[in-house]
Amino acid sequence: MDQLLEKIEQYKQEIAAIGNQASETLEAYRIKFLGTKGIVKNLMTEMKNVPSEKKKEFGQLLNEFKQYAESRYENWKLELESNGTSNEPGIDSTLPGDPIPVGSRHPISLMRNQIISIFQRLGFSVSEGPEIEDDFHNFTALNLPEHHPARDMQDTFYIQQNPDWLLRTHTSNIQIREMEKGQLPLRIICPGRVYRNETISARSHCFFHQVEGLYIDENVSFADLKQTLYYFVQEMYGKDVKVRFRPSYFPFTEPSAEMDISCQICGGSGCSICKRTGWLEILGCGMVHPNVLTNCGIDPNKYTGFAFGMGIERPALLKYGITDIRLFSENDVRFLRQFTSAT
Ligand code: 2U9
Repeated sequence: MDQLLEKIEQYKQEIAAIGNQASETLEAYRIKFLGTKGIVKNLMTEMKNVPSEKKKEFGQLLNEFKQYAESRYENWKLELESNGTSNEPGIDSTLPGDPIPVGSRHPISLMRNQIISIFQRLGFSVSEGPEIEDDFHNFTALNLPEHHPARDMQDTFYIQQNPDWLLRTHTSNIQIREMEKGQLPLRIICPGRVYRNETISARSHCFFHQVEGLYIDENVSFADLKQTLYYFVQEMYGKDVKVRFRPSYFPFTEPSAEMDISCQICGGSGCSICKRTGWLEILGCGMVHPNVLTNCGIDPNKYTGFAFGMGIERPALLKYGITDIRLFSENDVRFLRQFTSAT
């Protein structure tokens, strides 16, 4: 019995003295101490030689030793795995890892994120809203009352079960809903999908994507609008971009304008893309119509604001040299795979 106890003590010291060496030694350790013909098994066979009154004491000690030897093995193994130096048979830690398949962003998302991040740098925050909307939030609140001729400007999809519901024709419903909350000032950028009942072709689709913006506070002026949009195009298209504003008409803004940038293809000298004008129309904008403010419970004598809206598909076609808008919604992976940026 004493001999056995002495042996166990020696083995314990031997185990304690082992450093974390190469993992062949770990395997050698396992075979030596824990293998089927190892030290622990051998000590167990000694049990039959222990006098019966000492069996219990020896059994306990042996059990403790077995647990000690096993836990040393487990800890050692974990350390090797976590510091990546595993050299276990069958594992070559020098091989490059399996590539993780990474998807690509949709070009519309890339464009949308780029636009949003520029306005976020100016203090705009992102708001979203429902694609199925009621007539009030899509039309009436925007100064387009029933029978207003401008309603015909956009062919609308109505929901059959309820003629008051429709698929939004612009993301302006988001701004209306934000204004209704009554928390001013308001500085929001509103991306989303919109629907119009148009014939599908290479140039137009029955749904597309927009980003609209709204800034409402005391003393917001047309100069603020111009400078904000000027900053936007410089960030988006580079410092050399030229800009012009043309007067326009939208029921929800007064005065209204459309903004053109110098053609990104020919630099302004005239080409087929800009129809020989040297200019590309990129967005509509204006000062929020006082009726729109009133419709949302905002006092137009105290507050003013500007708004703008742009489609995403057209600039995306231009940027990526795509000639058919339908590619954006066909989910052909051969097309989508080409857009690799992760932003
Ligand atoms: C509120 C008040 C005013 C948003 C505006 C435009 C001008 C505009 C078009 C650009 C191309 C739509 O995608 S497009 O066809 N948009 O020209 N949008 S001002 O005006 C608003 C919005 C919300 C409450």
